[in-house]
Amino acid sequence: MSRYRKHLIRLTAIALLLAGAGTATAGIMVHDAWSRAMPPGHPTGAVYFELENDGQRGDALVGVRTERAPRAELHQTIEDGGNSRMVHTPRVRVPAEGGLTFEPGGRHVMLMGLERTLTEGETYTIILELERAGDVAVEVEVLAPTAMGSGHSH
Ligand SMILES: [Cu+2]
Repeated sequence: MSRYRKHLIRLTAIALLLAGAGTATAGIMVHDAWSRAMPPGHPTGAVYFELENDGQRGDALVGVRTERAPRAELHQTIEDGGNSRMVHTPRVRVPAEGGLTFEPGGRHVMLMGLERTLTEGETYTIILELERAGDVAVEVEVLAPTAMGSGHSH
């Protein structure tokens, strides 16, 4: 085998390894997606994750869908005169060579109308809809009701 060919195979292996570390589409990478388990009968849930864009062009999150819930929306929790409330943000700009953090108390994906409560240990998939990059499938892990983060980040 030629040295060049060996090199090529090695590069391919590295690329596959990197691809396995998260969900990548055209510079968009989403990782550490999680939800908090909810009490039985609770019809809503939230999804948190890190989204990175290492591309040189900006993008925008314009929607989200999942088979796990009949309705899913991009939300942001805002402080409003000492009260916090959630607003629906239909379009969230993703900066070039930057990212977005969806976290408790801030941006989140809201799941509504759940027939089955989010249960610790389950996983499910959401599809993030990006204006430029298109659909990005993200695997979400449901953590304990007290979780504050995915635990396997940095
Ligand atoms: Cu919400």
